[in-house]
Amino acid sequence: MEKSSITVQRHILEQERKHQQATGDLTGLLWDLTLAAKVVSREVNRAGLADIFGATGEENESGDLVKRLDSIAQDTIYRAMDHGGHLCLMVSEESPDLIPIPAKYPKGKYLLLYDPLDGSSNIEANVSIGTIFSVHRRITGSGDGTLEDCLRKGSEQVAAGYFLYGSSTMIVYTTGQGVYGFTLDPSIGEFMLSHDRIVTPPQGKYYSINEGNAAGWDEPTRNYVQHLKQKDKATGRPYSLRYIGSLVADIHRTLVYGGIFLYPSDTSDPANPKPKLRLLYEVAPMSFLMEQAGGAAITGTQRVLDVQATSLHHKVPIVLGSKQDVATYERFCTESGTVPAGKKK
Ligand code: P6P
Repeated sequence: MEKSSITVQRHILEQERKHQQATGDLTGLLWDLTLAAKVVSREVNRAGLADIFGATGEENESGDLVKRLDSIAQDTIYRAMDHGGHLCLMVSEESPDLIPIPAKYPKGKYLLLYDPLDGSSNIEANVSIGTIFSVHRRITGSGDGTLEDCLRKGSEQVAAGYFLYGSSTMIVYTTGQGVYGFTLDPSIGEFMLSHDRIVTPPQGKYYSINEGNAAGWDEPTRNYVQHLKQKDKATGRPYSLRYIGSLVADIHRTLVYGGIFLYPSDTSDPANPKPKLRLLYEVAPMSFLMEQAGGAAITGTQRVLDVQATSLHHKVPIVLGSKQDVATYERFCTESGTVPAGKKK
């Protein structure tokens, strides 16, 4: 069948059929999520016209100012996902606590962890922003999901992906069988297969980091970035810096073109390193995607997908991208002693 005539619904169904024990629950969950994303996409695209820019005046758990579009995205996703019977609970960047499924609706075997509208500080500048999601299978028996169901390793995810609201609206997702991208065709309101198996190049030519934070970087990061600014032996030129400050946009470019994205901890106070990005609904799903696309994702001292979450809004440093680029970063970590030589990540 023509690639461009495969909808995301058909693709999810075909992915499900590869799992013998599949019951259609994950398929239903992902379908509901794509519907929510179409509504969010419409709201993001009309924000400037409908006067829904601006802040709500609230702050979220991570201290970020909540934009009105964040709020709209949060409500839209919640209302699309609360009644399908696929979930036992939800976790959102916009909510300090677990989000239960209303008593009137059946509980399912999955949990959804999501950032409803990441990068929203860029909305007024019309920069691409996105929704990030991660799906785990519950480990508690039945009824309402619990904190125990949420505090997991990224390696246990059953699905992960993001919606990118940019020049076009896309979904990029994986269920552990590779990474696939679909572009919304507004004329029919369907996500159509546009990236049939995204594979990240083994080495790239871009690095992506907020250079404004350089004063707080640790030694491996400082040395690594300095190394990238020298002429690369293979290409005879340094890497180029590309940093948008919108995680979904920066990661999508890294996934498709290759290279490396870094958000290391602020080590201005070496005794109290401060990471920024959240493990459960930002770093772990992006790391699952990157590994599924043939890349790598580490915190600097270990593989991201091996990190055990200890709280809902647990923050970790992240270095992810092309396998060779991440391996070079790891070498700087070993040389600086932050990671003992030969330590398995
Ligand atoms: P900084 C956006 O607020 C966000 O959470 C991510 O989308 C983005 O990668 C990061 O923060 C940008 O942070 O400190 O560079 O502005």
